[in-house]
Amino acid sequence: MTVHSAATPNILRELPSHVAMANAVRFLAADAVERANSGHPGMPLGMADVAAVLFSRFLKFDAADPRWPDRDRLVLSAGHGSMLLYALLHLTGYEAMTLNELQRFRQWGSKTPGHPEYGHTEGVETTTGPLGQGFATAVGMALAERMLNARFGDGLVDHYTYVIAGDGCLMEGLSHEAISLAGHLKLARLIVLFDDNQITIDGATSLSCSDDQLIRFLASGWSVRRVNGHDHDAIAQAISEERETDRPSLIACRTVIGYGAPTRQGTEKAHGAPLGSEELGKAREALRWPYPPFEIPDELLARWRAVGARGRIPRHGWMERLEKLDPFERASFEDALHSEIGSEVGFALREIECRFADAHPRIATRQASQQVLEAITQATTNLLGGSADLTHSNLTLTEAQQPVRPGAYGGNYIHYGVREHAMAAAMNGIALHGGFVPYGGTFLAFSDYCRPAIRLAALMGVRVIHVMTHDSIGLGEDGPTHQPVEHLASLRAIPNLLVFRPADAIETAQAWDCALRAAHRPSVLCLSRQALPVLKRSSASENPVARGAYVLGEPQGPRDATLIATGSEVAIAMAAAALLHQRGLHAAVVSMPCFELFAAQPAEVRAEVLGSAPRVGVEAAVEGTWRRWLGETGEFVGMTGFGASAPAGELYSRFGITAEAVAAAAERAIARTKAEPVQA
Ligand SMILES: Cc1ncc(C[n+]2csc(CCOP(=O)(O)OP(=O)(O)O)c2C)c(N)n1
Repeated sequence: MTVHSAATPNILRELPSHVAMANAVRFLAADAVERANSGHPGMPLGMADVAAVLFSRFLKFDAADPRWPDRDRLVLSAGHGSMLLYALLHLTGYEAMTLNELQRFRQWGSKTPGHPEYGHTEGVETTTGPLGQGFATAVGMALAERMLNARFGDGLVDHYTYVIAGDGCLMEGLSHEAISLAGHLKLARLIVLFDDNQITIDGATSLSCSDDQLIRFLASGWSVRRVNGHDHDAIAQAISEERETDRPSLIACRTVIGYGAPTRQGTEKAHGAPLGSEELGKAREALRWPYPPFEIPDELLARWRAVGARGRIPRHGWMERLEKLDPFERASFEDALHSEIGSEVGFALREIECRFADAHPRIATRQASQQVLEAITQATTNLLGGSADLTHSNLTLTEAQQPVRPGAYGGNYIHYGVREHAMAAAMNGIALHGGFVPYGGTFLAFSDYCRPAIRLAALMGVRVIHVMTHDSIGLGEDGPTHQPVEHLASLRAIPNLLVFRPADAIETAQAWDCALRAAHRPSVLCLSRQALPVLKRSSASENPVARGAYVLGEPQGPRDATLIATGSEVAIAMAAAALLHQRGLHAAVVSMPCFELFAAQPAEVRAEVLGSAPRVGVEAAVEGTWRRWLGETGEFVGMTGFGASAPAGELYSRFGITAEAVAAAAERAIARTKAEPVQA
């Protein structure tokens, strides 16, 4: 390795400035990987030139205010190249990204985790790592930018969304949905910088992929071109011209993975392992970088810091424009930015809840949800609806909403097309960008198509609301392909996700209230296709769904059993309690619309709701984690396999999810616990 000394040549006089700037990125990244003894040096070494051009000549940002709302968004979709971003954040002067943090790459508690994590590291716009997610999330950001621009104008909202994506991102099926949606919507402010190095982990992309990416994007309505990803002027010209097109842009940057590492560059060996000191030393020689690890000459650092400060003047100009707004407009802009839902929505929700309580409508919870949406979309402009081509089944569109169209972004409803995965990822991007609380619909059985994006929403802690209808065998004749059975259990397994399954119209309004209030959690509302009665409850004073579970019916006298149910099966549990009553047994009925909120209640509250009598759980789905609420002696009445195609009523009786079956299960559990009492 070359040692820095007084005799070290001043490479800043010998190399063009932009090359030295890119090399600073390269060696911070490669040295951090080396020190961590793990990570991915190939992508940062290959894309350093493109990133250096983007940051130094185009990206609108101010390192002193990483959350400035009118900053350009940069999404590192190829999240394994995280050190590229961390190096740039350090060089441009993000306060929290110290040299020490770079030296602690991938260590416990550092700001430099293996893949970029939103909310953990300032300057990281979204969590990336699962390939393709960042790309599709960026589509949502670019859409939110245009929509907010349509509402508030160029003076306040006028920025680009850039994506750095690799071969892996473009191989993922999600990329197809994202490309297609962005092309259709003509998201001209979206610019994808494709790290076209023709290498993935297994080797050359030709092992597994023969796509002509340019033609693929072109066919979806993008502006496309290829550049030499190591030619700074060509990169700059490409970005400059693509910013002016009326379509989203793909710039395929032909790069060499591991650029500068003499024996590994251009091969998969550069992708995901430290280069080793010998190779790294030779790379230093090849790229004429005489400095020891983590040392950046002052003059070079000053150039980078100037890049980080370049946005200060535009940011101040923006702040002045904001201050000059009349107070009403300013407040509505700031409310939108913070995705405020506002007290009017709370009032609207109370009102519709009272209406349901008075009228007792026997409607599907998806219909109740539509009525809730009718009320709340009139009370706020910050809700953004949508569906993956199931608008009339999910009942997600309201009178107050207009669809967003290509080039006309003034609406507030997105026809996502049959693209569930892109919808879920774009909703994450919309929420991350700010401006709207997105909700989007599909069938619960297709939540699997959204799952990777839902998982990231939960990991990032962003408020997106999934309206998932047709939530059980109760959907009937469409049959087992469309009947969710394992989906509730599988969604409940995702940490930080709220899964609601309301029992009637009133609980539906209350579940919407909870989902809207959960500012840092995504929610899934699981709603019925079939009509459900409004259940009798003792008091309507507060929102019991917020406690996750509550006693809907308490028998007179001590409980012999507690019947716990969700959604459409709560009415079955009520009927079972009536049957048991006729047989001289006292059963309480607990509605449990949200496991997660109930699990978060204090132990005494949970014990009071669950009681000490034997328990029966009822849900038209597989057992999953129900045992947690039932104890060893409890019984579960639900599904043990897939559903079938038949009318809903027949399915319930054929699969044994009936009041009689629940009553019989309660009797068995009571008999069993006479010998072995239940733990509270
Ligand atoms: C969904 C998903 N599948 C697999 C991986 C594991 N993985 C990480 S990087 C990578 C190869 C990506 O190749 P490319 O995008 O060309 O990156 P480069 O080799 O150029 O760094 C794979 C398969 C992942 N991160 N996400």
